[in-house]
Amino acid sequence: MKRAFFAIFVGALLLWFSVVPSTPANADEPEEGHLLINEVALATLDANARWFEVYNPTNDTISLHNWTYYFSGCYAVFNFPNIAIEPLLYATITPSIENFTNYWEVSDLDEVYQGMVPYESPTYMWIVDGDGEIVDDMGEPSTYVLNESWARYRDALDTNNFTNDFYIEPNPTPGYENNLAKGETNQTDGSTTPAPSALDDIYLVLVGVIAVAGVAAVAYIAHRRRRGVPPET
Ligand SMILES: [Ca+2]
Ligand SMILES: [Ca+2]
Repeated sequence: MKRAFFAIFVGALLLWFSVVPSTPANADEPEEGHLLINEVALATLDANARWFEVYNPTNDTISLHNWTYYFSGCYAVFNFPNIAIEPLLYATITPSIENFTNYWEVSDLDEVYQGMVPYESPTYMWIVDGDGEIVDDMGEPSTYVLNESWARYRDALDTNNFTNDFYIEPNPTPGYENNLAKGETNQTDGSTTPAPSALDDIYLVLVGVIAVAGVAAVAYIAHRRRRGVPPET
């Protein structure tokens, strides 16, 4: 009888773990820290108010001396302004600081610089360091939405997978931290929902264990009752 109970319990346990999805492992491991294309807004009514933002997620100041940036479908080479970005800070590049400030609500102008952004149809971009090495390539967005941006989840992970790393941001944040961390979503009222926490996982496992124990108990009782009934002849 004990063996039957044990078999039922193990069977129920196996069933539980085959049904409940485990937390997915991050298949795309982030790269080592480097300057990131962090946010890109190329769909504006005023072409001179377009911009992109870079972010330094490392512990070192990064000099953009001789750095360049590129847009797909555009053969021009664009030079970064000769600036240095301190750790955990941002820089925003726009064709016209005046048009940019008239168009967007900007809280801190210190990190906005004049630079070129091409007039060709919206596209994706990459940045190259002073040695000619590609530092970051944002990947290809499906589309741009007017007055919205493509923003990197603020965990600053770069897995070189556009859909994994970027989200569409209805309230762009030029020159400062992006709104969403990985797993969060924008709500229509402007708030964000938090990513599921480890506590949620523990709760899920507890509920599962209780459910498995319940199934096993019911099966055990049924098994005992069946044993009380004489076999058919
Ligand atoms: Ca990248
Ligand atoms: Ca931002």
